[in-house]
Amino acid sequence: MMNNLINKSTAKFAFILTISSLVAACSQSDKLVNEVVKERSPQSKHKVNVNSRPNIIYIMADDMGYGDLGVYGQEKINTPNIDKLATDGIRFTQHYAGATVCGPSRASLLTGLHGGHSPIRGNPGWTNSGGVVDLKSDDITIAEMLKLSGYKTAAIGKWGLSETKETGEGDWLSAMPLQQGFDYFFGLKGHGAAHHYYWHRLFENNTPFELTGNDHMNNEGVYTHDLFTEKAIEYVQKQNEEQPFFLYLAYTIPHLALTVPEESKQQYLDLGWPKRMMNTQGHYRNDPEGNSTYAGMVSRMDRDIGQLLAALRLQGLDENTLVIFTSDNGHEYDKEFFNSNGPLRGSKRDLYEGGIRIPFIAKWPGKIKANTTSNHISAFWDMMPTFCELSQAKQCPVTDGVSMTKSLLGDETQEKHEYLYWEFNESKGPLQALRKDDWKWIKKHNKQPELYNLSDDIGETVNLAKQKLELVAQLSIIVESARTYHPEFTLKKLPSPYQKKSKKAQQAKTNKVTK
Ligand SMILES: [Ca+2]
Repeated sequence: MMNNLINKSTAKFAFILTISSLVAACSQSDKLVNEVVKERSPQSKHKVNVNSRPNIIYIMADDMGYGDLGVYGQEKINTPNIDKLATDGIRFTQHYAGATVCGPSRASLLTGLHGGHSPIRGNPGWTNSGGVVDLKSDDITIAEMLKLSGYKTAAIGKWGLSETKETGEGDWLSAMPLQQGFDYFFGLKGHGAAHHYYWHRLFENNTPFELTGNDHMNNEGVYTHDLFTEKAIEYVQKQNEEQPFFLYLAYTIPHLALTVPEESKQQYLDLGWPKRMMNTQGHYRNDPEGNSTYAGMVSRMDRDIGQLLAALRLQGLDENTLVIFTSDNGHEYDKEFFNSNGPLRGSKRDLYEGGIRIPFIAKWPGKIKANTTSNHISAFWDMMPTFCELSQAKQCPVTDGVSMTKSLLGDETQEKHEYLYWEFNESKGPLQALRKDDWKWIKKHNKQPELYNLSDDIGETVNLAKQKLELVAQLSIIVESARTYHPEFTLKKLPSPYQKKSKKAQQAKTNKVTK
């Protein structure tokens, strides 16, 4: 466990120094190509990397719930390609996000640190200063570890860990993917832009560029999700068996705004679904009808994952590629129609299971046994040690994670977590939660801790705290030791940054009128 972040700088230097001799020359694309990528002829089949280290494609949806996929019980939304990924591989039933919202969850994923140790423990603005906290140059990421192990590395889609504006004060650059171990980046730098599927300003590497025809207020132009798929396919088509690669594909679907090209709604329009009329004029420029739009978005992503996997096959690399599909936190707003969080209680922004337990599917032909299920309790912060082991790195950074390689490969001697810890401090916060074996401890602001036994109460319906006082006390002691101090995230009640913003906006409006 990492208990002291003060020495991160030294740790990173030592980590890099130790294995810098293994750095391989990495190619980097400099050109933006917006044309549709055509499938190439298949190259030689069944190629295996000479060093038999797997390529890794990690695909992450945004705000997709535990119950949104067919293989996790979804009955209305069609996800045949992701379902096939599960039947060709393994499906985990107890995998957890790093946090219950985007930013801290991604930080936990990339650094291997849970919310009590992570450098980013809240979304932008939900900090003591009211400012943003980005990745720092001394934070060690999965990409840095893999790059130093000789992998080519790419991040495509939503980054969300460099919120500092590049036009203002502050070191925005050090938080960008290229400064955090990725050879290539294509996508959206911050969170706000990722709320809009027709946003006009994207980044390729550290360079912003304009999609001049895009109008996010009217949902016109290029659907940016499609560009992420195109660039991911292009990236795979440039790979070969000589050097392993890591592709981190962070899709924005199915996060709000709910909007998708009409063609993706077609299969859902004549099913007699109830209408769910959306607000089409606020920050989120939703399409008018929510249900067919949501299903259409998920199915479009599923279709595109099918295309990406086809490209991988045509490139002759699917045999030695570990493909993972997951989500960054639970679903937020659908309450009943899709049952997006399945049997779980709560949703995004909760630390009940609905906020943090997410789908996790992995395929690696010949290595992962097809059509299997694992109930191993695992989390985002396990990816760093898992990928470190699979990449045969000489040295792995210290993390809160436990490599889940054995459970992926069906080995029943998998090491278990002592516990898992989360915290969250937006409007409902501060919230803290701990999972130890089947027990779930959760505490809300100014309330007594709650206790649930997930083995027979997955929906967290029966609070056993009063019957298990001693256990609650033991778990409360663990919680106290589970986090380190961070000056921006101290678990005190915070005002909403949005209210502050709207007050400022109101004041500006008033000043303008009175001038
Ligand atoms: Ca999210």
